[in-house]
Amino acid sequence: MSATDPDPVENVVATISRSATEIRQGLVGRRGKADEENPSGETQAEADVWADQLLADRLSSIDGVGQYASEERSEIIDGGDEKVYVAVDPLDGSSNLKSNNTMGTVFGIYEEPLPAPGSALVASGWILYGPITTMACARDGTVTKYELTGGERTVVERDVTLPDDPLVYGFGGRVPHWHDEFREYVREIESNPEHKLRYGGAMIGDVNQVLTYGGIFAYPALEDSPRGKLRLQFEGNPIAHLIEAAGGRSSDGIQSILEVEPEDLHDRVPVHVGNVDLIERLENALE
Ligand code: P6P
Repeated sequence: MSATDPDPVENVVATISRSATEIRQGLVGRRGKADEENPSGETQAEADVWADQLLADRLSSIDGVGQYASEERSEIIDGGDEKVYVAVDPLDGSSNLKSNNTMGTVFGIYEEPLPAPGSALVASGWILYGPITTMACARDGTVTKYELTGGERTVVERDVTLPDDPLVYGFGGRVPHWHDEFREYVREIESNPEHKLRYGGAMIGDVNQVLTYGGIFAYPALEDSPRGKLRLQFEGNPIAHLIEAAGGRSSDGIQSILEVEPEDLHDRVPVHVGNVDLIERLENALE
């Protein structure tokens, strides 16, 4: 699959979108557990390992890609000349394979070597394997939605923004492990009859609903996991970058996720993304 555009960012996005149909088809027969764990200590699905290798081979060979890093591998692959640095969660929500629920591929294209802060992102996005395959991509401060089929992508919406009136909410982690302040905030959100619970266990499926309907998705800091579950480089930064480009906000509980300085490639970060007023109220609740 040759990448022909002289712009490495466009080539990375095009290569990922062209790979989506193949990844979707390749999930069949790869729903079992691999014998390995990822660097975060989570058991990998066969599909995790396979999709990661497919994307590593294709993306690291693109001119201008200096690094390929993945949630599924501890080491960074060094590419050629250094213009952009690509971080991927090849199959976000692969635990949903067993029950055939939504999953996604998440990507962040940074202009600094990894690990890098989200402020260094020049493009971000996700592929959503739902009833159909779609992509949302943020670049140059705007979000575009596509439908993908047969390796082709069709623009379905430009300048995507979160609706003003939030509708959906979804919060990860076991409720007994939530901090009291977060639990109180959830009670406030739940008590609004205008809001609906939407939590599917795959971040991309849940965040795409926030992008579409307005609302909030969070995987917060937990009493037994102070930095939550989601990874900064591969999950938190890309969705924060896209949601903020769509007029929403992100927070690690204190500040925009994009301002969080990474220490390690596989750092975790508490993730809260959604409508501005909901995130502002969250930060006040956690103060
Ligand atoms: P839980 C999937 O494993 C994932 O990394 C995210 O996609 C998702 O938001 C979260 O974990 C789900 O975690 O604890 O609800 O199973």
